[in-house]
Amino acid sequence: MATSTTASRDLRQYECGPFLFSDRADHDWYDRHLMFDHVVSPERASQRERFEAVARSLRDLLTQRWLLTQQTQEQANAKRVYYLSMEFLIGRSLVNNIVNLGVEQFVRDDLTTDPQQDWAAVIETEPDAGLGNGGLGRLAACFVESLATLQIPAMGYGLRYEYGIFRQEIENGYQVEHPDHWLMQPDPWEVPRPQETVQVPVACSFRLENGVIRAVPGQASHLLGVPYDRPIVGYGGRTINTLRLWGASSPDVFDFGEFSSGDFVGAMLDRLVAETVTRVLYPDDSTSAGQALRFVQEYFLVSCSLADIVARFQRSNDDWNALPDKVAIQLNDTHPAMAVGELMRILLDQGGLGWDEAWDITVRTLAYTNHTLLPEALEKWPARMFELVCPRLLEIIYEINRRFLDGVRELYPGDNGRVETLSLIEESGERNVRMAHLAVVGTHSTNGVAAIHSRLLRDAVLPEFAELFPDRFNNKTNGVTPRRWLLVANRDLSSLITEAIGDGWITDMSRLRELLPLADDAGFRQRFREAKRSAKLRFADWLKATTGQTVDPDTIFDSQIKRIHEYKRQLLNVLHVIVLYNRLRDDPTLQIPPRTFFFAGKAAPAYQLAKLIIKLISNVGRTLDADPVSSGRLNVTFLPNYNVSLAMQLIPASEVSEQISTAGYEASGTGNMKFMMNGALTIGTRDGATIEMAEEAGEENFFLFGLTADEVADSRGWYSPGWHYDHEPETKRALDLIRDNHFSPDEPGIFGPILDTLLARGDYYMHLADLTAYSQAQQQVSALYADPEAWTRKAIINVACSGKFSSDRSIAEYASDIWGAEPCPVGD
Ligand code: 26V
Repeated sequence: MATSTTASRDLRQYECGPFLFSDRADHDWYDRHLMFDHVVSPERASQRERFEAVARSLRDLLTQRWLLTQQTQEQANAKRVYYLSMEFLIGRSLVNNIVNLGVEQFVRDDLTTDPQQDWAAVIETEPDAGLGNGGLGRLAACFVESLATLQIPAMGYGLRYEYGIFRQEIENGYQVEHPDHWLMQPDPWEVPRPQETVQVPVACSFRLENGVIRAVPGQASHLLGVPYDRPIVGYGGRTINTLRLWGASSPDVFDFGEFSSGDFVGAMLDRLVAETVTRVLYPDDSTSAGQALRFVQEYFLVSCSLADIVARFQRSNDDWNALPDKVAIQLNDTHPAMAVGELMRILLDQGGLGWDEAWDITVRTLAYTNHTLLPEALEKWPARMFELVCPRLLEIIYEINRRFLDGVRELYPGDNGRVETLSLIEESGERNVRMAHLAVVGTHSTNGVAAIHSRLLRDAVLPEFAELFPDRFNNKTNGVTPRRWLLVANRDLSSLITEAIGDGWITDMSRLRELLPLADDAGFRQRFREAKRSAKLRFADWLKATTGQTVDPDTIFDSQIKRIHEYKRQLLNVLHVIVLYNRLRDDPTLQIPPRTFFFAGKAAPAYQLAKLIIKLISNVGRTLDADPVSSGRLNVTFLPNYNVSLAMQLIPASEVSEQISTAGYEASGTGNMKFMMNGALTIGTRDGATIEMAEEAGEENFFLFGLTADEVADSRGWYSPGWHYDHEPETKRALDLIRDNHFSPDEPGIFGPILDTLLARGDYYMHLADLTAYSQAQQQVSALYADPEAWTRKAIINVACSGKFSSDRSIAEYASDIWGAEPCPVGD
């Protein structure tokens, strides 16, 4: 029995029987959690229990610094940043927390000496938290990590969806969606804080009728927002900020009236209905029905978060006018744009301020980031939904609009067209609130996420607003966290870099430029190639183990991984593969370096054409595999269930990064940056942040091709895909092969809708306009790959020039230009 040797008051001295840890003393730090959380002996614990125990132990380790961070920031009464986002695509946390806390060596050593632990298995057991759709959600996750690393007092606010983005399976080439119940087992990172629950007033109540939730107008009720906090560990483990996710609940577990009258099931319904609000993440799909719940989700996020922010502010301040000096709220897209109305409501109705004062405080506190120019993704909410759920917000929005338009009329007398264009309310047909207009008018900053996107936002999408508020419009080019996307994801390359230039790059990515001279060092190039080779082998092993798919590491790894969308042009990629295939069929002796074209990405469940694109990719892959002319030389692999973890495996192993959106449509892209840092060469259009990446590395180290955004816009009137079909034999043959059911012998005609979009419906995203230029650029890729020294030289230059794309740089710019926030160092 292990008893305390000191006189301290240690309950353990009362433990009886042989002390269970005696022979496993090294592993005590997680064995205790195994035993006492799960009541299981280490030998019998399941893999899930082992993961939970390790994660719990890590949480113990960080708890004191987490508390110290809160104390330090509160005492300093420093300005705090609040990042409001409907999505945080965080992925797994265990390894990143271990690395950022600086305890990797200890944990690794300890786990490898424990025969009952398997480091890789522990890591893979953690669910991939998919609380986001794609770029916007992943950006939010990178941003909160950088905020913590830069020691800026900050908090993320989001929703605790019980089901994240759906799990994708591919059956016979078709996407099939399955629910992702990631919280089925308790999440070791989250800390529920029921005592900080907030109330969300709702002007209606909800009833379940025949399995459908219906609003009962006029019957006011409220929801409860229960906070669940997650630690966000900055690199070096000094600052640990908080990501607070709200879960919805109902005030009464039972309606006692109904309960006592015998309706037990009815009594439980309120709670069931309330919890529905945070049940599931909406897939990025502007066409899907059932949007009313999404509206309530957005209102719920805003109402909970602002109540919390204001309570926090009031703990240390008593003058509302100090709010903009103490609080900066960033709206991640228009999804939380109701914050404009809600903050006004709080200042007017709770604070008792006059309109002008409240308005000044609101505008100076809030800022807005736009993430897309696609018109169908610009949010509009029916006024009737506001009336039903939060009529006071609508009243305030109408008043904001009345005053705003009065000002416009004064500036532009008689210009009714302009008034209609600028109005926050769309009056034609059903009355809608234009959320982007509300966001621009109600905040002091509107930013785009790459230089070209900010320019188009200002000049093409919202020119009348830019004329009114020229100082509000600005650019903040996106970035990604180098901790997750290089240090953790790519051990071989990050060690090589550290060996060459020291580890300062981890928190100062501009230091990567010190690698530039090494691009001309044959020995370094050799080691760089070895690092890529081992990443490819690791990926191949991982893929075999997790999905059973096999890939040949002696082929070029070429990747296009992102949401499936027409504007991202996965179709252009496939058409080029078919062009290559036709060339091989014409001349089987043709020398082309063998390639594997990886595709991964989810299609919104209601986006039929995107789903058909997945089917085409799968079928092309199958056909090329079965044809001796292409088998082993052109491989097309669709990797199911794209998520953060898959990206962390594939990006380090990739050699070619496909960034081929129609110019002017990809706001920024962030995957492009991850590939660049990991030494892939980019083939891409002049779109989003790819333009700035090429600027940094030099265009001679990039494969840029295709129409520019201006050329796309200028050719809208006269572009004719039919011309390309008629005049470009390779284009015609590729499309004809699809039409002739070469890829769909068992399901003839299924790809008709794809051919229709390209040929009969005008090819809106201009695939055919760019196909020839794309094929030529791809030929240059192949030619360069045949010269490994020249290829590696360019790859090294790309890594060396990727520093700008660290989210630390983005966050530093937001902090100084938009938030006026500064680091608040947490001491020892
Ligand atoms: C729209 C909707 C509409 C209905 C319900 C769910 C939902 C979810 C998301 C969206 C808009 C997504 C916008 C987006 O993800 N934009 C991406 O943002 C990235 C980060 O700035 C950027 O790199 C990508 O280029 C941009 O497409």
